[in-house]
Amino acid sequence: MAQLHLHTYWRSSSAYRVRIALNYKGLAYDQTFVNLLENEQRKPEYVATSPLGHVPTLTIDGTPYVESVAIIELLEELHPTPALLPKKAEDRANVRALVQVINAGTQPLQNPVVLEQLGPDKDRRVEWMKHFMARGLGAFEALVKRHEEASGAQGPFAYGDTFTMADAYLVPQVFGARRFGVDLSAFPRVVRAEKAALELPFVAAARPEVQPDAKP
Ligand SMILES: N[C@@H](CCC(=O)N[C@@H](CS)C(=O)NCC(=O)O)C(=O)O
Repeated sequence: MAQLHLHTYWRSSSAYRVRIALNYKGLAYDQTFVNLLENEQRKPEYVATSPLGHVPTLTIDGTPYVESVAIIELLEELHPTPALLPKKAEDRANVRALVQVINAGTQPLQNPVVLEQLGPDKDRRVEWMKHFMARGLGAFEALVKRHEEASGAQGPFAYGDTFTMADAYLVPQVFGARRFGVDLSAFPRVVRAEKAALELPFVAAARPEVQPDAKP
């Protein structure tokens, strides 16, 4: 059995995605905690592994893999069951679009490395994050609605009645949105999918609050 090792930080939404995927597939892993508040991700020894200085990194038998989409799709290919992507190519494209709305269109804008460029004003940083989180979750909501109207699917998950990779991206993003007080009332499908996912034991076990490095 391959040795899996995750470089992670409890409140990193990107690491949260990978924890969900590992748990979903029943894969055991060890962890190294990279404290983002103490800038441990910028230490040369960590940057040598993850050149952007980001968590997560997953090493498999000592070989590092970065970028949560690449990591999760690798896990999907190595361990196809249970699946995180639907069978039909068109459905896979739709789930990947939901993933990228979060991965490319939303989360990068709330990264410490981006916020630092805004200057030290905390209120400005929070307003910026809330703006882009609401924008991203609005797009996610619109795509879920489009799929439901076209297919007759009724949830409760982001893409129908089965947990997919889209949920593994949505839940951590909503965690961030709640943390900063984003008004979610305009996103009923997002809230419903988050609720359904959090009831699943493998998602609950990946929550930031229950990680060994969590700080109250
Ligand atoms: N697209 C990357 C994003 C990784 C990322 O942005 N990680 C954040 C935490 S969620 C980070 O390590 N930020 C460090 C920094 O901004 O200094 C992925 O999906 O793995």
